[in-house]
Amino acid sequence: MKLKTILMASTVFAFASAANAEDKVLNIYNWSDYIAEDTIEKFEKETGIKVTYDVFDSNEVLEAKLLAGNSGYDLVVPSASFMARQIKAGVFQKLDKSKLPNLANLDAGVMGNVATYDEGNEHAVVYLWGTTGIGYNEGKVAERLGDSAPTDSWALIFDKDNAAKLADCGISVLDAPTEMIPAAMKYLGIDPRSTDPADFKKASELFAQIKPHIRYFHSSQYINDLANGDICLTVGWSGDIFQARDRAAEADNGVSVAYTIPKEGALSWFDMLAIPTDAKNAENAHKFIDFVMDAQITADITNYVWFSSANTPALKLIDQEILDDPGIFPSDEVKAKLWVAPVYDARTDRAINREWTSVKTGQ
Ligand code: N2P
Repeated sequence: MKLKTILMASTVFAFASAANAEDKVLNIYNWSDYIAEDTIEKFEKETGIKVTYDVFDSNEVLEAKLLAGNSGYDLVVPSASFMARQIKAGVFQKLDKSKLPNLANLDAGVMGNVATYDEGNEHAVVYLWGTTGIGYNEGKVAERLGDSAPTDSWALIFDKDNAAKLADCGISVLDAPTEMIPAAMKYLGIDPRSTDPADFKKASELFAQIKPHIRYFHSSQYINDLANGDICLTVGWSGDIFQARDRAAEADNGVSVAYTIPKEGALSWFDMLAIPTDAKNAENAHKFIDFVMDAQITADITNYVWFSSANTPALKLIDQEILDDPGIFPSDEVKAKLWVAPVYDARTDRAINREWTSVKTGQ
């Protein structure tokens, strides 16, 4: 009798702990090179929740998983312009703001901007934001183009003579159609927010001219390659270029990396924390969102990855060197030249992707 009671009690206990263990997990899918080294560890220690952390480097890859459903992820990080379409497709749940006290830390102006993609900010909060500009190796570019190299302009890559002169030291561009095609449009004097397929075509014709000089299309490989001197010019994401600069400095390899927001203007984007409708651990995802909206945690992330934060109290905790860098926190004058992405509907999205495929395949 006594033994039976003990057995029953231990069975109940075993069940309870199994259920508990199941509750204490969180599956995150974030961009690569987009978090501090210790963020996940700190969250796990504080909450006892075990995180599985996977990474991607393309909105298209994330979107395909979300639209297919059952991604298995509890928290994902789409750029706002992609998220707008995904919200319409029903892939995200509304946030329970009562579980997000740190929401008060977010800059009202930035949240107001992203509300154009998510009315009332119901489905997501800003994680980090940045720009899509040019990263380059100062020494190698000067060697090939001289001191008058147009390092402040899209002409550095889109002028085919410049591209030809830089080809031997390596040019890469992002594999991101809705960022690369509009950048080329801007260089051509076309409104980069145009969704007219005829404008996409003009951009792809420009790309066709410099294509022979492009070594590869990839959206994360360039950080190490730029740091090691294996490429000398890339169109890339702001913080990534600064991470490349840091890695070169650590390696003490004589490579000097710089980032420029071209004077013609550049895309600025906002990456959002959102919870898929079919997430199994939505409660834990809310805990993580609130955790990263803590001023110190956000500041630690920005201090590590060099992407801009929209967290007001974090600004006091971000390294002065980063706050002062115009590539990360642009002046109002530069900000006025940045554009935000339109929401491409299914038809225009297909058109821009078609042009990009033709750039990459040369057909
Ligand atoms: C980080 C990528 C930045 C996100 N490697 C671009 N939306």
